Amino acid sequence: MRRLDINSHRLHQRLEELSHIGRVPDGGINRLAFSEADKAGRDYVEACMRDLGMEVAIDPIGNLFGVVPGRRINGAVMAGSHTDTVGSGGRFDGALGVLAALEVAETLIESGFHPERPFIVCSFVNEEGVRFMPDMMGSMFHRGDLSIEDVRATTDTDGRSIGDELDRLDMRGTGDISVYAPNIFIELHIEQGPILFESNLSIAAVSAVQGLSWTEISISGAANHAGTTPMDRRKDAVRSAGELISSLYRDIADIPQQRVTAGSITASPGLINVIASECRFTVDMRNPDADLLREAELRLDRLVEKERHEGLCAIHLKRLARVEPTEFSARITDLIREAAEARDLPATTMVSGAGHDAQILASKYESAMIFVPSVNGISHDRQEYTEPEATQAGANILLDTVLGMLEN
Ligand code: HGY
Ligand code: MN
Ligand code: MN
Repeated sequence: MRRLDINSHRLHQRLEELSHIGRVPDGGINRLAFSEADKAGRDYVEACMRDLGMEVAIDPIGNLFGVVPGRRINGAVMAGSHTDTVGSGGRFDGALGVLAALEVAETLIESGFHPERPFIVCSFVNEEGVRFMPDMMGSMFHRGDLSIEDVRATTDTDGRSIGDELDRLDMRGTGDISVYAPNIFIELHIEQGPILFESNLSIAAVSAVQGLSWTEISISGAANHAGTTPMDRRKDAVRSAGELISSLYRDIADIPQQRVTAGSITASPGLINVIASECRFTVDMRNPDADLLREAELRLDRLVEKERHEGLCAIHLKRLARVEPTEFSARITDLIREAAEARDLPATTMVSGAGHDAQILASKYESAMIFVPSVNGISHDRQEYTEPEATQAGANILLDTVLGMLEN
């Protein structure tokens, strides 16, 4: 069969069209999971699938699947990602993986090639987890970690439940793709970091994803007057949080490869002349080594214990999410490298700093990831950008890798 290439104009047109769904005034994209914009983004992808004549399946929590039938019914190869975003995210995170997989499907259909195995395009819900935790919820549900009840009962900080949102937005379905018995999953994604961009490389075959641990710390003190209350008679929740956060950054600095981020912090009543009675903050910790990640969690627990004894506030710690470091399929990672070399694309192999749906699916399917560069390493921000040549290269490597497995 002559070498197939994706249609880059069509891919870029769809990336542009999807990027207008959920666009916010600062130019970023807000398609928070289970919101109107998220639903509109999913409807857009579903409509593209239906226009291609693909069989569409939507599962009970809104995961979306489009099927290109094979000569046999089972052993499907699956490719995709997510289309939900963070609060003011970029146009490539997740979207590239879904739309490139759709482009692979259309290239297959257009070529008249009828593969041995079915090919499934998928878009998982709530990969980001910033509104409803945990992250990678859609792929966790698909893997069987979460029940429908667990997912529907999950609430956001405003108390709205996923169940209510699914019903209100008519997002849930009864679709089921188990008859196709997928056993391979590949995700194309932007790197979201600086490595490829700074080393002028086009492609990375991702060998592993680092582990992730999300924790919420809630501190309760006592509100009082900022002027009249002596310093030694305060239960200042923000001061206690400040102590904890700065000692945490200091305390885990010696753990190799450790990353820690106190990304979200709220205080109440949040007034300039009132000592804060409540303070809540989150801690995102990552490490490619499972033991070191556990060490970092232990140090956080110890710091909380110490502050509980030495401080005057009540402190509550809640683990919100935890994903172990994950290795990908060496077989498929090699195929990705070979595909890049066959197209004379400078490639490397690397570990992912960001979490991805493939990290969850790797224990259910033989899985791997392909990265393309993020300009200046920026992501989760409106400045997120990947050059058209790079998205085209990534989609072609996805096509070649998928083709390499559809007949074996
Ligand atoms: O948080 C992450 O690593 C991913 O972007 N959800
Ligand atoms: Mn992503
Ligand atoms: Mn993301």
